[in-house]
Amino acid sequence: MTQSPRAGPGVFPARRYAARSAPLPAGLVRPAVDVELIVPAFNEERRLPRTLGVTLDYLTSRRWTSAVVVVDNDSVDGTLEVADGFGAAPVPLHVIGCSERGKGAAVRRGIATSRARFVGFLDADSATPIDTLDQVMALLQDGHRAVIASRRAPGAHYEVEQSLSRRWGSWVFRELARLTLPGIADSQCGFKFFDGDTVRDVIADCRVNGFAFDVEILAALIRAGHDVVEVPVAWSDVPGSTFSARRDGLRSMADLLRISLSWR
Ligand SMILES: Nc1nc2c(ncn2[C@@H]2O[C@H](COP(=O)(O)OP(=O)(O)O)[C@@H](O)[C@H]2O)c(=O)[nH]1
Ligand SMILES: [Mg+2]
Repeated sequence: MTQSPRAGPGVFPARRYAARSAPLPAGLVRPAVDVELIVPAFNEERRLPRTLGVTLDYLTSRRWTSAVVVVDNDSVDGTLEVADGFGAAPVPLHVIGCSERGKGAAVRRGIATSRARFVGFLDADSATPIDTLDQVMALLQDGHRAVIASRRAPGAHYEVEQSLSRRWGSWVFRELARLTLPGIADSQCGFKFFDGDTVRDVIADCRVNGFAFDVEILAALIRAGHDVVEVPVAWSDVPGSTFSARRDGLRSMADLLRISLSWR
């Protein structure tokens, strides 16, 4: 499951691995596919099966070469067994670990170890329909360096809304995020894709390990002169969130303030 010879050369020209990245240990090197999908996962035995199933099916029917990379942080449930169960899919599935806790740390680990032409992440809950990637890939192939799903772009809608308390928390977070990202309507959807070399380069300066990590990555991309394109999404809240208002909410707000001060 960890490495597969099935990944071919891809439909896009291969490019060098990001110059600022340290060489990877041989066991961590994955083939350079067209697009890699990072799935951060922490105790996701319930939500991961559906997400891996629909994602691998979708990728099998697309012409790009691709791989899915589950980044696990010592889950204590059956997350690894679930991933193992998809080892025979036609699209390669890799499982890697991450020594630092947090969604941000896990996503950056996946990106930093990727050699794909395009790389991005999606949450284990399938809140964003996987076929959103069609539009995302078209924009990346057109030369945009960062394309993110947005619940606030024209044409977006909620299939299933979040709870009132979560919506209120999101509103506060969004207003704080605007201090750093005034032009971005929704920085918090868990479905973001990038030009591989570009994002590998900017994450070398990113440090936020918790849920506010994507604000830091987007700020770094914008500061490096890249645009961020938002694509509308038909988004569904899925029960079983790993986000705890008490544990992650305050930390995210604090991270946001730190990001906002450090990027001025
Ligand atoms: N590897 C890893 N993944 C995490 C960690 N915390 C959260 N995640 C993953 O990040 C994603 C967050 O999605 P979710 O729990 O639905 O949060 P929400 O959408 O903000 O409510 C899920 O795929 C989680 O499994 C962590 O500490 N390590
Ligand atoms: Mg979710």
